[in-house]
Amino acid sequence: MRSRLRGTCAALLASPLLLVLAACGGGGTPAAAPEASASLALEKRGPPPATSKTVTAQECDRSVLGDTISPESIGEPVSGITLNDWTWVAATANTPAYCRVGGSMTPIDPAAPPINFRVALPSTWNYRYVQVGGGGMNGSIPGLTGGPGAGTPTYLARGWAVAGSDSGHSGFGAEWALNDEAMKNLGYMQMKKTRDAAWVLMKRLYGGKPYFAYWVGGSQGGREGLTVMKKYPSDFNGIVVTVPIVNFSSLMLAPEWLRIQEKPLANWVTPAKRTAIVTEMMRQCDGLDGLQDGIINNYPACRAIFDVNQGAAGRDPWAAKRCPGNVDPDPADTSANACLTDGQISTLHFKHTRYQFATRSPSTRAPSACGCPARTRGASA
Ligand SMILES: [Ca+2]
Repeated sequence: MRSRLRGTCAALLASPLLLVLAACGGGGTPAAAPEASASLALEKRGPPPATSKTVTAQECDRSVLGDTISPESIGEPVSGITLNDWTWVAATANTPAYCRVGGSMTPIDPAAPPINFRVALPSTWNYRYVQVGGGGMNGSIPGLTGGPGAGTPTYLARGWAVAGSDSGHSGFGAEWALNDEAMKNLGYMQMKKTRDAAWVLMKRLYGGKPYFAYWVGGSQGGREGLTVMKKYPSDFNGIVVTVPIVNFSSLMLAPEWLRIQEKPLANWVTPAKRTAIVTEMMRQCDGLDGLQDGIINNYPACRAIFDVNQGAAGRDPWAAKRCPGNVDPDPADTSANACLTDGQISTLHFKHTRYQFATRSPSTRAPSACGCPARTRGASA
């Protein structure tokens, strides 16, 4: 470890960074010496070594991994990084032994929350790294011991180091959103900061950096993946994104529009109608994927049936459930036989109508064929 740090400092001494010079010559703890951001680039010397790097429980220790990471090692501004967890986790049936390292990044603005992050460093590392995205509005560190799909090897079992963060706020509250730095952390900075911190820890434990780095995320994590592709394109070799929330502000408006649609009592789809609605959609959509198995796999085709603002005009996909004369004989009926009033069907039309993003020209928006309100209320929405 000492020889690696000597090498790092020797390289840094050739740089004009006075802070770096002070850190190398100032007698601080070796692990606190900044790894210059230039040294945090992806390895580009060709294929990774054929032999994986192995580490032991004894190396998963603060004496090797350090107590801190220098802010100069991170590509976005932080005021400090402290490590608070150096735990060797024994192997299980699906997960090899790994070194779990946790830490906290102190913001520049004292009023902003910290970024809590965690890195899982496998006992056998094959020079690969994956960063996993969050979900919803984040607020917790995602699990690092999973994999890309059920029944497939976990990332750790593949020999990959894994990292993630809480994105710069903790829990389900929303007060953090009033802070500009916290918003920027959620938007993009936390991905870069976490990646660079993980880079430092891999160098400290393994003595080298990854040859391949990947991002994997869905929903909010998918949006994060698209963001790192745009803002930090040299940080990752590959990005796997599912259902990304690419227009976050507009998406957040969607449930509000639905609530507005349902404010008139006549339009409220009561919980009692759940089974009737599910049963009718299943009746029309289950077989679209070629198999009557109670699972709607061809959901795009199903959505097309119930989106009356697309396709032929005048369609009435809820005709079989429409209450005769717009009179519900038993509003409390929770069975599949319950019917729907015109107002309730109007809400279902609204819900299945494609969202017209606010950035789209009004002249190109699809005309309403269902008589239901448009889902974009003007260009300023
Ligand atoms: Ca099916």
